Amino acid sequence: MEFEPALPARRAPRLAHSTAPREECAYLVGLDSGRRTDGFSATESMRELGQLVNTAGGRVVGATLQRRPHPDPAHYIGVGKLEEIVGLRKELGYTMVVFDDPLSPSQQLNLEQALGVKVLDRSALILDIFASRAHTREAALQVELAQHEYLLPRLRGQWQHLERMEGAIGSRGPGETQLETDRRLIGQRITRLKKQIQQVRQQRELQRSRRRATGIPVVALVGYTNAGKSSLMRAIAGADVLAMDAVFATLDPVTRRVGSQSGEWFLLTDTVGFMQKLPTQLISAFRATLEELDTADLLLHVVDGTAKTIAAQMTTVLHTVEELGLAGTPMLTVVNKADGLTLADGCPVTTETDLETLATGHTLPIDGEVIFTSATAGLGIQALRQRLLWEFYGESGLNPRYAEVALAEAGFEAV
Ligand SMILES: Nc1nc2c(ncn2[C@@H]2O[C@H](COP(=O)(O)OP(=O)(O)OP(=O)(O)O)[C@@H](O)[C@H]2O)c(=O)[nH]1
Ligand SMILES: [Mg+2]
Repeated sequence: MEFEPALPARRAPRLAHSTAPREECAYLVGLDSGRRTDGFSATESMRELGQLVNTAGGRVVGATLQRRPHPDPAHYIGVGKLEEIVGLRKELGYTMVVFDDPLSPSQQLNLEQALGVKVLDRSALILDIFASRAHTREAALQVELAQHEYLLPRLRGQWQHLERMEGAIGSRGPGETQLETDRRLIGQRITRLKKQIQQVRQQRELQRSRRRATGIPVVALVGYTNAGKSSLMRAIAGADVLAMDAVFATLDPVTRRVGSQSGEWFLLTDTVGFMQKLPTQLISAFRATLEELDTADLLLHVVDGTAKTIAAQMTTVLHTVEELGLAGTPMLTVVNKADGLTLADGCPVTTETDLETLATGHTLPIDGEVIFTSATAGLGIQALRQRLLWEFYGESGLNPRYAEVALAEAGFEAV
């Protein structure tokens, strides 16, 4: 690995605020403009923000939703609301205030000054969670890039803030010099990270072209975070991938081969989940990871059938797929966690026949075929495997023998 000098400790600017070491008490703030993002109401979005705070290791001690058509340019919320929140500080003991939408650098600064505690927006929180999940070099590089891109326009604010707190005066004093230095250092770091990520992209592209050469179809799992993509991958491919009840559990793409006894194969790829209001810096920084979806022959859209916001989650995923330029890739919808659903007569879903009943009677906003599964109860898994094999081998003349040899050459062991 390349040697990289660390940024000098004294000068190292803050990355997105870390919430990890001790439990922090968060007060949540949202704006209800009457408009919805991807079908999420302001209340649903706030509930999700609360889950994000918990995931980051924080505790929600209060929340408020202000009705107004547009954010206030200086403070995002109205001054009256701001005073109300300041007044609650003693009673609630919050140590940070988290906003559900992106704050401009100057709004964040103004709010920190008015509230006297740190202020985060949803983007900073998500970046923080990603940073805590980034265990591989590839994920770490991409998260760091996204964090620096997020931080760069906020540097001035942070320094002005500190200068004012320390009583520093003057526009060209040491503070300004320091700021210039920090900007330059971060700019250099961004350039270096982009170069390293470019290398990762090239490696991945090479792997993908080797896979393409095998002629083996590729199925990629996509879906809202926590829908059960990795659990489904385990169930279908017997793969040892991490599945946990947490958002953004998976950051790195994993590909495994799946086959039938007659020797027909496809490759199955699991990757990072989507969420509404993902920071733009994150999506662009995760290009190397998300490019794994580019060569998929089929996207398997995994939906959490028990989610209260199921339709909004599906809309978010479809929008993200579109934004990634993948609208032309065929997609099959899988409604997972069927064990948590009930039939029309109120009986729980426990058998394969129950899944078929669900598939014929569902009222989900999906045109076309829907497959129901329970990854954890192992329901509908064989049927899904068969359905996927049929997709590629049903009528094709692809020679399974060739496929097996080619797969072995591409480094995929049988499972
Ligand atoms: N009841 C039930 N729980 C499930 C099912 N499938 C997955 N889960 C649970 O849902 C949680 C999330 O599962 P994952 O497989 O990690 O979800 P994911 O979509 O990979 O999530 P990210 O990687 O965070 O985007 C875990 O606690 C799983 O045990 C299912 O069929 N039924
Ligand atoms: Mg996962």
